[in-house]
Amino acid sequence: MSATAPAPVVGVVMGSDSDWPVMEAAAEALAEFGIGYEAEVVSAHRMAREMIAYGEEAADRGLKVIIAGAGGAAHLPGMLASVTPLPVIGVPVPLKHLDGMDSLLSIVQMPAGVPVATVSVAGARNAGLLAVRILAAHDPGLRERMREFQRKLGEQAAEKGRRLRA
Ligand code: RP5
Repeated sequence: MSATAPAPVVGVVMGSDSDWPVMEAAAEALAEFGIGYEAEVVSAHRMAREMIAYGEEAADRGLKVIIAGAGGAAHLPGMLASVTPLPVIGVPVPLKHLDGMDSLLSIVQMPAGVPVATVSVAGARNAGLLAVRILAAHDPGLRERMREFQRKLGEQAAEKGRRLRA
């Protein structure tokens, strides 16, 4: 009997496959909590129609959160947020020039009414963890696992401090 993967409830999308080395940290965080996700390339500029369809259909397909990463003129998270009622988390992907500042500013300055929860440049792990917290708001078991994760994080930080003083 083969184990079936959990149905995707988070969409991890990006403007290009070249964004994956950054974005895979979001997928890893989701996997750590056993959250089902799908990973797709839906470029806002090169695949505009597919991108709009993805955003419009995401909620009806069962997704609960979208994590969208893009670099440069990074319009993907904002455009998805404009066509889906789901929470969208934006990940600025740093490219060769401008250190990701272009990506960050393209994603973070959304007009009122169309929110994108923007994480730090290349902050895909936090994007994954934020998606887990959003899902945990209505899932006591998942909330408990997040509490345990936070407790371990604190222990690890304290242990590093102890080693520094030893
Ligand atoms: C953006 O253009 C993508 O999100 C990517 O960060 C950037 C460069 O894409 P490639 O030219 O590497 O495909 O839309």
